[in-house]
Amino acid sequence: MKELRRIVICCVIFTKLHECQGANLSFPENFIIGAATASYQIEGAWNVSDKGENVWDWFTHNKPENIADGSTGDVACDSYHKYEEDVQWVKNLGLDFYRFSVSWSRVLPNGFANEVSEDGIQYYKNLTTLLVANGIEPIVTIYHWDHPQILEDLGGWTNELMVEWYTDYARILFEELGPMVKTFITINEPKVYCEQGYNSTTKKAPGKILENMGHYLCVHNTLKAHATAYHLYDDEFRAIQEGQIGIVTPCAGWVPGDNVTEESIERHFQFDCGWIMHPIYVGDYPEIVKTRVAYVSALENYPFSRLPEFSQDWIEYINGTADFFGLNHYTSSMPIFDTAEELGIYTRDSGIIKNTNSSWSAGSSSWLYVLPEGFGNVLRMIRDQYNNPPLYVFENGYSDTGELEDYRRINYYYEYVSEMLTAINDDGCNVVAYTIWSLLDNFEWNAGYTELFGIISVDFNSSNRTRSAKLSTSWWQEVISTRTLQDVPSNGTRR
Ligand code: PNW
Repeated sequence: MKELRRIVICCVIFTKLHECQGANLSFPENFIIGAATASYQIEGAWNVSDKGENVWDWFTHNKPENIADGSTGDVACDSYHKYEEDVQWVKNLGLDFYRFSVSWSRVLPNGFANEVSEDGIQYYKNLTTLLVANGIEPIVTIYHWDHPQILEDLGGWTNELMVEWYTDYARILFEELGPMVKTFITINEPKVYCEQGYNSTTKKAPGKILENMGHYLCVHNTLKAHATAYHLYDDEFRAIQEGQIGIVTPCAGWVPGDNVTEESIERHFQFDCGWIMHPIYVGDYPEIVKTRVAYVSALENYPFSRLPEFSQDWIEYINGTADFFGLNHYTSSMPIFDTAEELGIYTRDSGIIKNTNSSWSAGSSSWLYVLPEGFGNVLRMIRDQYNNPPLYVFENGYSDTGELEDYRRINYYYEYVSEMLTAINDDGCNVVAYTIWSLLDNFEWNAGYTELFGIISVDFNSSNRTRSAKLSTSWWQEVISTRTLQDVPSNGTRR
């Protein structure tokens, strides 16, 4: 309300919105801006050289019914062959960094560290060297959902041995790429692949529905793997390489609505963000998560809680394993308590329903509502819950169907980034970096090529996978060179 009054009063005086918001359209000094991609979504070259099969190769080839258009990442943007051009785009945009991920089975064709693919590791060395030579900081995600299929056959993230297998793989990247890389991300979004790959749906690889338990085991082992890799870096590499390492989690936002209360917001936050980050920033899973899962498990007559317990040693080992808070953020909802529980019906461990409103504007992904105020709420909550850690926004973006005149994408970026700048400038949130998802239109997992997030277009019908600029390419170019948000082009639709 206060903010609205300020804008209204201001707009009486000034005619342009950006003048009304004053300082909040400028990025702080030393703030860095980048763009992100992930290996399976862009590389293609799924079976070149000695690359092994990964879970997404297997899933798209064997379960095409789970992919909206039946497509695969076999070729995707063909970035394996076109990385030099991609780097040129990154450079022309003026970006400070490029966040990409490494394909585990390209580097370790057998999944295990007994055999390293020379071609595979060379590809990432070439990419990293080229970025550095062009003054672009490489930020490396060690794992973005595409582990080797052989490891999945052995249980994947439900097998605790993944902790060792993952750490062996991470070691190779520290050794081979570490001399050029100052920022490593251990793992992208455990919550997403654990829930959508091992529990509730067959939407994402490996597509296993494991009795309301798979996602908890998967997150449990993932947190151990993350912490083990963090300690390895800390013990053996940090002193020489002088880099930093952390994990990335998505934290969804919330907006006011009927029955949205402080308690429902808190519970929603703990089951979403806290599940992953509380063990890292505070120690162990959040109390409410432990209590609720134990309670619902007991109602279901389990002799144990479906949420596994960490030993005291693991609690301590995991606590403190992040040099930064890696946040992916896209959208929000109105989280409320499930009223069915008043009738004794428990269908969700969280007891939270994420309400939405059909009048909200959305991207071409049905879940992606444009609610920028929710972004600010998340940033302030992280500030308060975790003692205002340095925070990297590692993904934020909007999907459409690939139009070059992407006014709605620019509008989304304008609204979300300006919300973030307010959180920084007015509310003291320690956000140090922002990342566009995504550099390129790419393979959007179970949505195939039906939902596109790129600020650069890729022609998936041409064998050359021709890249072309969208309106958002030049808009971002301008924002990056001026370090100031630019107006949305005039025939764009404002909400
Ligand atoms: C990200 N949410 O996942 C992934 O990291 C990318 O690979 C993907 O292409 C991108 O989003 C777009 O879908 C998400 O909570 C995680 O709303 C969480 C959310 C959305 C996307």
